[in-house]
Amino acid sequence: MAILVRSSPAALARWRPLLTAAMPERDFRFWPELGDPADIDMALVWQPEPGLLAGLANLRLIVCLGAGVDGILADPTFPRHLPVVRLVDPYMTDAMSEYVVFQVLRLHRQDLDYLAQQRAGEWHERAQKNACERPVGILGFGTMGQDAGGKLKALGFDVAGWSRTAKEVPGFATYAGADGLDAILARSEIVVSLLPLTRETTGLLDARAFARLPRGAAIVNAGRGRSLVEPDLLAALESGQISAAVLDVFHTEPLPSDQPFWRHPRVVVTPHIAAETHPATALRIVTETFRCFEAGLPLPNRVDPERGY
Ligand code: NDP
Ligand code: OXD
Repeated sequence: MAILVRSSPAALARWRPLLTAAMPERDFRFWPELGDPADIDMALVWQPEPGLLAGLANLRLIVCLGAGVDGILADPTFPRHLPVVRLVDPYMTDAMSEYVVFQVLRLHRQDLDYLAQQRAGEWHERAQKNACERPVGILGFGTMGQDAGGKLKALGFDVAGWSRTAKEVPGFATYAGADGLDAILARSEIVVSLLPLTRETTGLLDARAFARLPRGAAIVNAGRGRSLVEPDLLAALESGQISAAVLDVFHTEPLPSDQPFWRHPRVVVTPHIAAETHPATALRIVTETFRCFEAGLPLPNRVDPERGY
C-alpha cells in the first residue's frame, strides 16, 4: 500500500527527502503524482482539495500536517469514519509562543504608536504600565494557549485563559463557556485568540465580543481567520473600541490586495507564519503515528470530528 503526501509545492520539497530517507521501505506518492488511488491507505495532508480523501477507496488513516484540522473537516465529503490525527509538535508550540510574546509585548509597549511618532518626527513620552498591570486573555487555552500563557506570565503579565471545558491551570484564572467568554473579555486589555475553527468558534470575535472588551483593548489573532468578523473589527478600530490588531490569519488567504487591513495604521498583518510546520521535527511525530496505527495502539492527538478539533 502507499502513503499520499499532499501539501504546498514548497512544503512537499521539504518533506520529500526527509520521508524517503526515514522510511525507504514505504511507497510515498507526492501530490500530484497520485498513481492508482486504490493503492493509498494513509494520507499526510495539509488543506486537501474537497473530494480528494473521499476518492481514496482504501484509505485507513488521515494525518494532518498542521495543528488545525479545519481544512480537512470543512470538506463535506471527508470520510468521517476514518481516524484523523493532528500535528502536535513542541517546536511549533515554541514558535507560536514566540509570536504571541513578541506581539503582546509590542502592543503592551505601544510599538505602533512609537513607530508612527518616529515617522512623524515626534519626540514625546507615552504613559506606560508594567506587564503586571496588563491583563491578557487567551482564547483557546490548549496546547499552544497554555504554553504562550506560561511565557507571558513569566514576563509578569496577568494572564487568564478561556476554553470550551472548565479546567484548573495552576497560576491562571480560567474561564469556560459563554458566560466565561464575557468574563474574560471584560478583564482583557490584550486578547489573544488561539482557537481552532469549529462551528462554535466561527464568527466568535464579532461586534458583540469587541463591545465586551475594555475600551481601547488590542487583539492578536493567530488561531483562524474565520473566528473573527473582519468588517466588525474594522468598525471597532474606527470607533476606538479596539486600539490595535495583530492578525496572522484571515478569511481569505493570501489576504487580497484590496483588503483594508494591509494599509490600516492600527493593524499588523503577517502571512500565516506564527507557527509553521517544521518537517525536521514533525517527521518523528509522523513516524510514531504510523507505528501506533499499524500496531493497533491508541493514536496520540486524535481529532474528534464532532467537536471539530
Ligand atoms: P488545542 O486543541 O490544544 O487547543 C484548543 C483550545 O481551544 C482548547 O483549550 C479548547 O478547549 C479551546 N476551544 C475549542 N473550541 C472552543 C470553544 N467553542 N469555546 C472555547 N474554547 C474552545 O489546539 P492547539 O493549541 O494545538 O492549536 C490551536 C489552534 O491554533 C489550531 O487549531 C490552529 O487553528 C491554530 N494554529 C495557527 C497557526 C498559525 O501559524 N497561525 C499554527 C498552528 C496552529 P478545551 O481545552 O476545553 O478542549
Ligand atoms: C496549523 C497552521 O494549523 O499552520 O498548523 O495554521
